[in-house]
Amino acid sequence: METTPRPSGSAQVPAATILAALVGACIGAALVSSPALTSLYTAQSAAQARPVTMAARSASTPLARSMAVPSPLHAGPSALSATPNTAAGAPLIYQATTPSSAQGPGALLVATMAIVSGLVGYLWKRASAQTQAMPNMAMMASTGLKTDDNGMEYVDLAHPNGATAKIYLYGADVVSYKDDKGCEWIAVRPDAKMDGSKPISGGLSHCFPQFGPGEIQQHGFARNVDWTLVECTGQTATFELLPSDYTRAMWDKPFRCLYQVALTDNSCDTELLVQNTGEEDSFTFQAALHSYFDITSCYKINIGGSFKERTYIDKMENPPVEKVEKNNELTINQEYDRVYLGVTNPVLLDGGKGRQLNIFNNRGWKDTVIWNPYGNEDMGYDKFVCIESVAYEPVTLGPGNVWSGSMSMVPGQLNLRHQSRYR
Ligand code: TA6
Repeated sequence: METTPRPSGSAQVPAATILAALVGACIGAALVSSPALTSLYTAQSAAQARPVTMAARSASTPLARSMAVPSPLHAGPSALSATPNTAAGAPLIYQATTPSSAQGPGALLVATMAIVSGLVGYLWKRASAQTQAMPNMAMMASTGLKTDDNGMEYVDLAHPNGATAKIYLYGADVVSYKDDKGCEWIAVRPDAKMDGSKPISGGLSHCFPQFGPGEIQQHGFARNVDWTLVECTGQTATFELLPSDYTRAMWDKPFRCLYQVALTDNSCDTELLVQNTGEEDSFTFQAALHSYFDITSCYKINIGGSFKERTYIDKMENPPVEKVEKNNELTINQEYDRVYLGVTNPVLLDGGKGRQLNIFNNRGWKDTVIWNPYGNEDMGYDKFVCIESVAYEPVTLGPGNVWSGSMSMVPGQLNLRHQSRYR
């Protein structure tokens, strides 16, 4: 009998397999959007090592699963843009719960369908894998830890659309995010120390467990310790921070932080999870992403958002004074150090570069800090503005509970005709 040689890099997939896979894919798609499957997932999560479930239904991410919580991180920036920001009213803390065992016959049916569709999907994936090109080895090679000239370790992320990010283990600090057009959005001050001798004055710098001023060092310790890289896929990196002798000497609480940075088609998404790993006591903390953004010049930017009529704490006054903002757009024409309570949707409007950056504080980050050391040439005041995502009001976290703060940066073109662009 004559055999036809299989062309290299392709697979012969029987028509019946394709049909089965299509049926399986349809069932799978229906199940993915099914509330029943969501509750099934929640029950599975609850059965894991540290049982935690979330009050609100949402998509899940590997980061949240690693703490056994569903997470909104990858709802996706398009969904974020289309949906009004609801961070202020969103549930903040994932409560520890007892696993639910009562699933009922409906859940059994759903589980069976999920297994069947998963099996068909697996077979389909196996068949089609043979037809796919080899993975991009250049990109894979760039996902490991690297070391700079100062001996500081970092990871590079790269998205197929050309967007990139660079994140140091020291402070898990994102010191660069370039969008798909190669535009840099993150600033590092010219006076920043890049050798680990002090926190990096730049990037998306972590303030935890204190924003300050307070009992421990200003901005806490999370920005001046090495985090551990626990996963890196090339487009996503996840970092972990656990107590050490150094942190315990300052703040002796049983905590675990996970921080994920992800490049998507049109955004750079971040999520910080803080867990109380203790079994008895609550603890209280503040946190912030002390974000430095690259700008053309102070004189060519505005900061939009729902600032008007919001209370802010003016830290330029001594002692700080509460005031009410009169404008929706802020202009940097003086030194700024303000905590805007309840503002979660700031937009950096850069007229010099004709671009804007929407900052979506989707969960946890309830306040916005604006800082610029106007006039300070050594700090390079004219080339950056800090628009910080902050949990200023102290958060109390019970044993086993998890707090989540997620922030997405979505770059775009400045469109001066749409005055309501950030409302
Ligand atoms: O977040 C604002 C602020 O606390 C300002 O009060 C100012 O002290 C600034 O941070 C300092 O930032 P740095 O990155 O130098 O620690």
